Amino acid sequence: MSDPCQDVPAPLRSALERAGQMHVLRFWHALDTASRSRLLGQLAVVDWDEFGTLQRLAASRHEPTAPAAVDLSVAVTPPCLRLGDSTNAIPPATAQAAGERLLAEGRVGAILVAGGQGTRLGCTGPKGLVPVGPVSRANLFELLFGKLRAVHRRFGRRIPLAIMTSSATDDDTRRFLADHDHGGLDPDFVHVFRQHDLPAVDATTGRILLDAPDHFAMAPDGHGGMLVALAESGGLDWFGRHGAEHLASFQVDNPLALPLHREFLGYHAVSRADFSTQVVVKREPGERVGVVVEQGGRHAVVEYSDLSPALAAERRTDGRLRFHAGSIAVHCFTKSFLDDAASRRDALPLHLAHKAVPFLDDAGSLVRPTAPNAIKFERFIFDLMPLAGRVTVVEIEARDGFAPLKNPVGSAADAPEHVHAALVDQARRLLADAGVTVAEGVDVELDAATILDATDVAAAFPRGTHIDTPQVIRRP
Ligand code: UD2
Repeated sequence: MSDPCQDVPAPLRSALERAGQMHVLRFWHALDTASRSRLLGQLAVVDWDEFGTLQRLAASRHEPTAPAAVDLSVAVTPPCLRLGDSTNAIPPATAQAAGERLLAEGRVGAILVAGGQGTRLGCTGPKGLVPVGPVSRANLFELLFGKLRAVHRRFGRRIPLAIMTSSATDDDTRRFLADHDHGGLDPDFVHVFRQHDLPAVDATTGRILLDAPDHFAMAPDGHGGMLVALAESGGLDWFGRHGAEHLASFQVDNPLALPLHREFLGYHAVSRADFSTQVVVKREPGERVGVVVEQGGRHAVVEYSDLSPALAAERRTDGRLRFHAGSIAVHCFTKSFLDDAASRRDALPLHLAHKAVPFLDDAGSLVRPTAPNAIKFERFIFDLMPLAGRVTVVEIEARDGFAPLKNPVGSAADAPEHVHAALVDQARRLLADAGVTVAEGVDVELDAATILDATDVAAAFPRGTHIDTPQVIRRP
């Protein structure tokens, strides 16, 4: 009998045989040319050496396990510098001056992770396209890009920005940039790169899950995929050509993010940190933020899903949670630290998540499981922290720098209405500081591209101004 898979390239075939994944060719004989090339295209991006690791990990975690394999018995919350706190070991004015120098000398770049699909929010395209401006209805990309424009305006140097997309967000993100003048950024200072996908596997058999005769389930490899994808795309060299020695990273879903805050950058520079990170005080055990911990002289982030409810709820005698340094995923790395880490294949471990993933059954019908049947794999960029020689943790006020959009309207936290309220509240506070009053219930919004801080707000209006209609506050 002739071999139905004889025209599958021999190296691929032997990789599939070695990995025990020949079932992905189950429908090969019935596929037309287009479907065959679709399947081959997907198979070509799988790293079959790495796949062995995925299978071994999956085999060790058949069942969804309880959180906290992590031993935190001697872990503590590390000391943090606080924005504007004169008792810091580094005076705020010193940090501010150092941060301003970095920005004015063009030594800072930015990395925006925008590969997530916003599943919880219920959005299908890139989260960056979700409108959140309370008055302008500007989307997340526009608000975040605006911050880079405001820094350019103030310090005279453009910030090179690398944007990480995924298979789910790449096309739409690139189209948005092309159709909207790169959100006002200079295209020479924008580098778009795409993270990899990893196959999902059946939780009991470790087999890849076909969800169509010519397609199998894959998912983005987590924001930690940034490390390898940035290097492979030439992004680290690109930053080098732009003179960026420090790279600040932030997430697309936080319109209040302050990755280029000069005092934050200054603490990073003055303390000679490889890796600096912003935290907010976690007040309730259920807040969905990882926590920065220190153990045995090393810093790490423990993800909220890996912290047992008992540990998450433990309080110190001063009433604070024992682990209260809530990670908001705004980091700053030296470029040389990322260069070193990117050259180490195993720098970032894989995390496993049990998920419900549709698959074709033996009869070839699509099954949509209601309970987790599969394992997805992700890497987290904060897992670089234990590798850093020096880590600096900077505490900020959540109201100044953290308003994440995660959940749909009506949710208890992190929903569009909470983001709206946080942006309006920030504008009202800065206006009040500048002696400007705003009528009750009137929405105001700071124009991200012209308002960096209170100085810009004060330049926008004379003291004593009263605002009684919704508006975007711009500095002329
Ligand atoms: C993340 C952090 C959490 C806390 C919180 C703050 C992790 C694992 N957890 O939780 O500790 O800091 O954010 O808001 O980081 N993304 C990609 N590619 C991917 C997956 C995610 O680019 O493959 C991006 C995504 O677009 C988003 C960000 O990473 O900007 C966070 O992803 P998430 O919403 O899945 O993380 P979340 O909210 O569970």
